[in-house]
Amino acid sequence: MSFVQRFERNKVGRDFAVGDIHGHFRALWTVLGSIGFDREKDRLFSVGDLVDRGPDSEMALDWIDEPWFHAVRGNHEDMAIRWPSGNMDAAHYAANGGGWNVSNPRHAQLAFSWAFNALPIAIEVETEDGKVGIVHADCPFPTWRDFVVSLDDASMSNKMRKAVFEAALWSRERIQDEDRSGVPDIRALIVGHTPLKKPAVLGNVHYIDTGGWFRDGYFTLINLATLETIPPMPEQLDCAA
Ligand SMILES: [Mn+2]
Repeated sequence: MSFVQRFERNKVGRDFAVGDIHGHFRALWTVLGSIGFDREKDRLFSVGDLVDRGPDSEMALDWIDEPWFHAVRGNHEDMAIRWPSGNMDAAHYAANGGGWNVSNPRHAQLAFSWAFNALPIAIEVETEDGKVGIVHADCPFPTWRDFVVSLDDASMSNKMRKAVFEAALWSRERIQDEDRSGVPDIRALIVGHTPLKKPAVLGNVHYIDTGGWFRDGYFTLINLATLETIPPMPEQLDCAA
């Protein structure tokens, strides 16, 4: 099994990525309808955090099964993976939105754990202008190439792999430091994890979690071919004016 999933260029339709969904699949469905999303031709990539907080977490497995939907693993999937092992605190998990899974029957908890454990850590999508990367929180290596090579390095110790996953799924260092140096070896990197009032771009790293799962938030989609967001960013509006 590879922790990196790679996709050829979409020659018949459009490719979008969406920020953290957090159990709001029905709201996202409405957004997809508003852009005329075509399930036969278009593809939707998720930066992870499919579950917890919203009312539709249970729908995550159905979405993962859809041929047009592809997700990387988020830290909330990471928690659902670890939950059946019994070494997580239920109150802490519930406080992070995992209450729906705490009250799930055992067989359902295992089904979510196994399905999320099969999700890649990183996705690469070919576009006309080069490869676009997707990871939940950050690329924890100096270059994208170093990152994806390390993800599938069988000689890496379990301890080291755990540290790499941890940083890829949880790190907020780049955005907290406002580090604009970007990630070499990739046209653009799309991440979520850190909720923002509007999308942000640091170097070639695009932050698209605008809290579609939150009361005052909304879903941001980014077109992987053009790197334009829906709704447009203020700068893009200025250009159009
Ligand atoms: Mn997250």
